[in-house]
Amino acid sequence: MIKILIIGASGQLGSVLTQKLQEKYGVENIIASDLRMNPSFNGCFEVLDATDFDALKEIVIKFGITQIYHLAAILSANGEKAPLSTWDINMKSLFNVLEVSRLTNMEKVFFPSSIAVYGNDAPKIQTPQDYVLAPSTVYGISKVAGENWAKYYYEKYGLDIRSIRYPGVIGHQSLPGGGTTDYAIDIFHKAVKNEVFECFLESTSVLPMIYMDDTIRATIELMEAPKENITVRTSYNLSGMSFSPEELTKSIQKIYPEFKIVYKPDFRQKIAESWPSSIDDSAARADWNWKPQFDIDAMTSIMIEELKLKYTAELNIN
Ligand code: VAH
Repeated sequence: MIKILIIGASGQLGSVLTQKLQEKYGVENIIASDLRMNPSFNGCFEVLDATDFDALKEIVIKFGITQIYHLAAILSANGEKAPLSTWDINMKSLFNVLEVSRLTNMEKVFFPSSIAVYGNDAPKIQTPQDYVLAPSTVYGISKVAGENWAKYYYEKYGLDIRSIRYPGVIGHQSLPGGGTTDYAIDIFHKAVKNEVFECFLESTSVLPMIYMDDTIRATIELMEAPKENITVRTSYNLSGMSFSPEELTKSIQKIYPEFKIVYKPDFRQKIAESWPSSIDDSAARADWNWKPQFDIDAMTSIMIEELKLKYTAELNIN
């Protein structure tokens, strides 16, 4: 019997992954949770602050949870505004997930890491799976620590915890929250509303990215891979594509020739410059057959189509 708890189910990734897991395993087997109740949620939703050990343990026991997807964290840009609080939230919630999972013999745990674990010293092109991790953000530092704690709990207690170093995730389902790659989501909203987009990164800032559908599929494929195939117990590099704001603009202008962008780099430019431009994800391809399906133009086309529907619906309602 499978019972999945999703922590951070109202977030950019959590909201889409929850729906996919409901479709796959049945609404009744998915327990969504976040800091605040989601009144419009279809299914079982629990208010949960994952930094509260007792609250997490109570939900796991109450519902007989067999798998946890821990998707709650403070991201890179917001993290720099409150470093110590970011460290506290990101690490305390992970420790609670690790300890509750150990104590309740959890079958599987998913923990998202990020390409933000790499720092300025790493090769920018095809950044290798195994390289010195010297991140420049608190978010990245918390993810490096998290990867090593995940590996420790696997080796010491046999906890089957699996992880992916996500690149910038792009989806139409929700507005982003506090990341450095968020420009690549905001830009589509502006394009569909025929507004000029003000980009907080320089035009040539190439970053590794992935479309939401590929992200969700990769996550589920990793979690469903046979245990013996998993050779990386820190976190798997993963990428769908790499592009700069300039390249994304050109892709959008194939649909909206009049679309305009202006560049006003802010503090997030320095964060972006410390990250890879492209990622070597050969370990994921070898261990669990990872292969991206969306390139930049396929992503642009679907993002614009979906956001046109969203804004047309909103216009009709108002
Ligand atoms: C961020 N979207 O910008 C996240 C992600 C690689 C970027 O970790 O912080």
